[in-house]
Amino acid sequence: MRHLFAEAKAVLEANFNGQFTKPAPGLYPHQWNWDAGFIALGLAHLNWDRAVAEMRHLFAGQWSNGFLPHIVFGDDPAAHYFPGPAFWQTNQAKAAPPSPSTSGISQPPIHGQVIWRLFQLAPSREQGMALLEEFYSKLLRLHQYYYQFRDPDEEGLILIRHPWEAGTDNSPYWDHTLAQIAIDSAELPSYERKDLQNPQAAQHRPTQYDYDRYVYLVDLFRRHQYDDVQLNAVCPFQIQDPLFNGVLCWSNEALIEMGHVLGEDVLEIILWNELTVHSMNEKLWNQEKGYYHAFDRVAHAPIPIPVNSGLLPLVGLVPTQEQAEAMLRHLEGPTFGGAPKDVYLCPTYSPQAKDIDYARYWRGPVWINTNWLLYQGLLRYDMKDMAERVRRDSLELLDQFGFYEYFDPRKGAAQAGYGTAQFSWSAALCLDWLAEDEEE
Ligand code: 2M8
Repeated sequence: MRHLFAEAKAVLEANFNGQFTKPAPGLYPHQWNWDAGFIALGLAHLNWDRAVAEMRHLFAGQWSNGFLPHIVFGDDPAAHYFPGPAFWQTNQAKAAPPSPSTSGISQPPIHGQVIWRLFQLAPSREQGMALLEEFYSKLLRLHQYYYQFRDPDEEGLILIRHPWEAGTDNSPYWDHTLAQIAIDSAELPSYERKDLQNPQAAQHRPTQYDYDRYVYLVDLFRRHQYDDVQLNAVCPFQIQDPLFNGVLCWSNEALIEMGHVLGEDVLEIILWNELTVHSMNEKLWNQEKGYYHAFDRVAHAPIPIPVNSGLLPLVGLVPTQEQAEAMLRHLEGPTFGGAPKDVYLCPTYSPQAKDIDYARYWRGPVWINTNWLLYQGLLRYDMKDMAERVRRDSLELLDQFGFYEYFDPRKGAAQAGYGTAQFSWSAALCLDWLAEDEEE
């Protein structure tokens, strides 16, 4: 696997613009929130200072209320991306910084775990302590933002307001909720997609129907100047996502660890986390299905469909051993294709679902970041064989097809790497997996 290590390193070098690492050349020319976290995890094995700089650049975009935007825009005039700063108009939000320009929605809060791992990999104790001192309060403010503004029913369950906040943009999870949004095309701001200029990615990107709804929501946010209290009352898209909340628990745990090292009082974080774990098991656990579901706060209804996000609360130690075993059976059996062994684990949507689309973005393909999260979660429950299978399948896809954005889960598919090539988190998380072999 030496060649894979060198190739992954080259991808991260090529996507570095001197300030941050782009998720990919062309298609994603700015800095993204959870991408930066995954990228930093990979960089930590190559260049620890650059990993820290990556996080520092991201947190330069943090708002005064603790919110961490899903895009921090770079200043390259040649970077074409929609929606850019002129569309987001976050300068109308009271809490947004004057610079850098940012978007006005967030993404799954992986950053607590990222900083905790960077602490563990720090070249010296002094550098590790300085890192915690720099980031602890920023992370705490981020989590405070979620519990204060994204949990209006005080259940400990954070809600997302836009599919882009989930990171799993066109997941089947969001279909029903988005279908309730009636679009009046005369009212919808005009816009021009830039993503379709990438010929290879264009085939499998979200549809125009999806984009109209994405744009409708952003327009709603800017009309309300990104005011959280108003948006909790009017936004038609308010969903509690098991991936988002599971990752939040994992980062809560990291914050508690960091607080102990720094001698801080962590009681507030412990209480948040206990509430989130409790409510996830009360409200998002689906006993009949044996996995977690998302919950639509507006329709007041669960979304009990087999999306791999329903397995990811494993990473935050949310399920009991018994619940985790129910989820393992879905990985071993036909729900996610563990048997028969004709797919690579783990498709983002069950191959048993009639509307799985093996090539379309978050509606079926394998993604390396959700596989990496699943792997970490399985290890927490000592499910080593399945964890190893997820890791092996991921490395095999990367080795055979390259550092694509997402992959066809069907073994033997004529074309298997989709979206953009040279995708940073595919490379970064590959490095993290390969580094484990070195450590053994
Ligand atoms: C994708 O999302 C962006 C919008 O945020 C897009 O489609 O333009 C998603 O895969 C998201 O999870 C990811 O962070 C982003 C950049 O890689 O691309």
